[in-house]
Amino acid sequence: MKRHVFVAAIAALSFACYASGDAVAGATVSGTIKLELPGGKKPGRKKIQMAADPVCAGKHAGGATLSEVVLVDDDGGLHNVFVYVKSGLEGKTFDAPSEPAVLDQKGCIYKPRVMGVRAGQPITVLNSDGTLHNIHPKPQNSAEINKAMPKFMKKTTISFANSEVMVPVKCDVHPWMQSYIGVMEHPFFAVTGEGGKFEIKGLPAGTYTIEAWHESKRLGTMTQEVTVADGESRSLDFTFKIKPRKK
Ligand SMILES: [Cu+2]
Repeated sequence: MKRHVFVAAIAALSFACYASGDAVAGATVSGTIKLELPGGKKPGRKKIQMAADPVCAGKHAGGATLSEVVLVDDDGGLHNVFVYVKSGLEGKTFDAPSEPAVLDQKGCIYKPRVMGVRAGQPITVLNSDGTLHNIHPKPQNSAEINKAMPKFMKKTTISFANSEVMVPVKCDVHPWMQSYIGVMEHPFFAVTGEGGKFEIKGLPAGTYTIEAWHESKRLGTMTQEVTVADGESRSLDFTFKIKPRKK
């Protein structure tokens, strides 16, 4: 028994040393992603009509729910951009975490709308609504998933075997429900939130292509190259422009 405790303590200690050593040596790329707002005008957000399911509508009795397709701050900070290392890590492997990522269905909206996970990582899908949802991701590189979640089913688990940017997720019951999951072979990704800010930490020294992805086809993707040395911090900003509508 004592020996087991000792071995566990040594294992914990060596993990801590490895983790802190890793953090010191790793480089950081961080920045702000903005949407150009000509005349300071933000794109309008449509009201989501949830009347088809009174349970959903009842969750938003205080007011209308607005579309999150383009979620932008007054100063142009763009939310829900998936930022990730697109190339530069070839030949390196990174263990996937065993703890699950979490995707909630709450107020008949996916929370979060955009997320990143690792290939093979379990994703706990919650049903916080007490109504029927049907989680239906349509990946290109992994098996399709289509799971009904009746109101009594509070959670289920899904995963994607192979990497893909991005896997679209829909609910067949509520056509307004939409989310996107970036499935990665490595841990170097982030999703912008308040202020359009992102941070990718712990990168090995190297030269990387960083891609910023937005779900709107009128924004699309942008890439930049960055070179980092051990422990270096570099800032990298992106400004998206809204492309004209296709006729
Ligand atoms: Cu649903």
